[in-house]
Amino acid sequence: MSDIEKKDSQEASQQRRSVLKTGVAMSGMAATASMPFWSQVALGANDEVVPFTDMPEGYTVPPVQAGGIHYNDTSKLDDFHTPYGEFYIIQHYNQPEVAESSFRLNVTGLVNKPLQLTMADLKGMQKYEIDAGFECGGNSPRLFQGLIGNARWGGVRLVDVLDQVGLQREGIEVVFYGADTGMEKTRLDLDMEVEQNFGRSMHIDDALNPDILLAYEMNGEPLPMFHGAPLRVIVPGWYGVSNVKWLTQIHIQDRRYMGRFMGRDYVTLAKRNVGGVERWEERSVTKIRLKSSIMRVTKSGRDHNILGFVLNDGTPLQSVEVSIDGGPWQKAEMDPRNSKYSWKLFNYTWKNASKGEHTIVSRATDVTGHVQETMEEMPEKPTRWENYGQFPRTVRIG
Ligand SMILES: Nc1nc2c(c(=O)[nH]1)N[C@H]1C(S)=C(S)[C@@H](COP(=O)(O)O)O[C@H]1N2
Ligand SMILES: [Mo]
Repeated sequence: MSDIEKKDSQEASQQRRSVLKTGVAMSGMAATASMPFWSQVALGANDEVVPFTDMPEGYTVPPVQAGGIHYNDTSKLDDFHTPYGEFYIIQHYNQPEVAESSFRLNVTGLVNKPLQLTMADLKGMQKYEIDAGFECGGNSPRLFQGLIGNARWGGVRLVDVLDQVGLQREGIEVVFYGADTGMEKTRLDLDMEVEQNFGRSMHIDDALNPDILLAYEMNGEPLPMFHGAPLRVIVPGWYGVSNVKWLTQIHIQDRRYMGRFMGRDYVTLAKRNVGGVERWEERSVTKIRLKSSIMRVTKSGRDHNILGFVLNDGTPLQSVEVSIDGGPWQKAEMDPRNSKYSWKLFNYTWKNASKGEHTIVSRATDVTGHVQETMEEMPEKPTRWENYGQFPRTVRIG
């Protein structure tokens, strides 16, 4: 079933905006244990953030800046939808300025009718919106899970564009090209670099997922340049690398695309059981693996709140639990705004926290019974991609 929402009235979007505004207005109010969980995500006037002792004192993150990457201090994220200015930013080449007026999306390859679309053409199509949260495939405890964000994306469905061109039977791979370029040494035996565009691909069966968007809006505003203006791909439930920014071409072909970001980079090398044989296996980073992590601890009145997120491929969750100092797993409360592909925020109310150092950790379990692994339980994995292991944090209660 599709999780996407059709936007056919101004009214609905107006309503949503006022809901967002209410969320902001609530942040000025004191959160108490009797208040619903979602109102506690935004910091109350009497809430105190309890610093993590595993973070360097005064840990700060640089602001969004041209040409750079951006990551978060997750303890500062207090909106369900991550605002522009906080949402993480990663690109491997340049950040191209693509003017909306001269922009064209070319749909080429094994199609009956190749297509060239302007932004006006795309904006004339049925608009959809979806909440999708994602992280970089390289997000990890090293940056305290800061390569993360959750936003409401607006645009057209990829299937609606593919419908217009008519796919030929031999077309099995859909390649997405961005406008940004870099020099790549693609063969070890050639002493030569060639200029290439950022590209990612997926099997046609994955591309026909009706939830995939070609997005031109982020949180109800025009897509910012750093996030791929005027058009980007959003593949809900997949790692960030799939969400090609500055999209200019979609190409359908009859074989695997082997560009850097599919064939060589964002490839996890891990020891896995392959049909009964232990092998070193290389896999492209695709669906987000089940992961939870604690983002922030606050003191509100006599209680403490432990806030965290879950990301996965959209499989419904069974539970999220928190353990304190190796004690029993205790069920956390889930934010009612969570949806299939959004990040899933959770909160655990920690009562009677004793003074001193504590270790706290979360784990998520999905409806298939899959439990988020500890770091030790994860397969042996020398590459830095897909760091979904449980992440214990330490705090000092004063
Ligand atoms: N064109 C283009 N798209 C891209 C990239 C890139 O380098 N070029 N980086 C990818 C990676 S690795 C990530 S994690 C996400 C980050 O998206 P964001 O910057 O909007 O958070 O964009 C993806 N899309
Ligand atoms: Mo990434």
